[in-house]
Amino acid sequence: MPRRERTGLSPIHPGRAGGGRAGAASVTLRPVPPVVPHVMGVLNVTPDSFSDGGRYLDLDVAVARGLELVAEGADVVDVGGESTRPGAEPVPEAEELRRVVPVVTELAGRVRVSIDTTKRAVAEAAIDAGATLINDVSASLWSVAAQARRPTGWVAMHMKGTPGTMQSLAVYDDVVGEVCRFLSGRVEAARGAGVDEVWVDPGLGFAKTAAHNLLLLRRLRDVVDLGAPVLVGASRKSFLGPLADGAAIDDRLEGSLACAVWAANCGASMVRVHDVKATVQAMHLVAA
Ligand code: HH2
Repeated sequence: MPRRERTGLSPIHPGRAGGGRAGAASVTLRPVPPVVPHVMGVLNVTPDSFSDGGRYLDLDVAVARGLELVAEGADVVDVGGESTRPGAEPVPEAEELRRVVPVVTELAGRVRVSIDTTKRAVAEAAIDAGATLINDVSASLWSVAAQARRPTGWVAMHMKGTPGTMQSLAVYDDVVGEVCRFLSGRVEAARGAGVDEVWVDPGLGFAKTAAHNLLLLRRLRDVVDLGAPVLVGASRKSFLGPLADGAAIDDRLEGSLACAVWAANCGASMVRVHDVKATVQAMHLVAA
């Protein structure tokens, strides 16, 4: 997906010399990011997602939430029917299809929809219903994108094991190197299979300790340097809690925004968030 053009906000900001009011007369132009990262809004149609679980089980409520995310400025709405939080129970295929397909069908004409799934049949059904991006935390479904009837993008996210096992697998000699090598292999495989739009995601919180998440954020440019557009999902995740005095899940907006701004400045092309309105505003400021 092409990255969105930057907004018309002025590229002028106060120069370094002089500061304060006296400095306001001398302004410098700085190089601005040529693009604003896209914002992917999270819409989980599950009873047990770590943040919005249980809120959008009813079809009408889910669609209304999706449209609210669009009104708030989401470029993509990411529909998920299976939680991937640590220890989450797997959802049978038929149930996941029942949860997501009607929601994708309703939203697809109004916004770009991605399907957050690790199941081939769910990805295929969602594409039939109008989704054009597969958000694949298992990084295994690139052939679905390759074989889709119309152009379909694919997100390869790094994780180890399954939501049931991943936290015991958060062991690395060099987490950044391992994540980059993994993602680079997946990019090569997907492009080789003919997928034109391949995204990579370091998978914050998936088989990662808080220290791993922070290191991956600090060295996000290494992921950007792989040469595929980067998606980052830090929104409300547990590693933000201890950095905010133990803030509860719904009270991590500031940390989530800080991560989104950091990711944008490192060159990420999309951020996956629960708080779309605030994030869109932050992204505009990054580009200003
Ligand atoms: N994080 C979650 C789910 N899907 N996809 C990508 N590409 N990157 C992420 O970081 C990511 C993701 C977890 O967040 P959420 O969907 O809010 O929770 P749950 O998995 O409990 O439904």
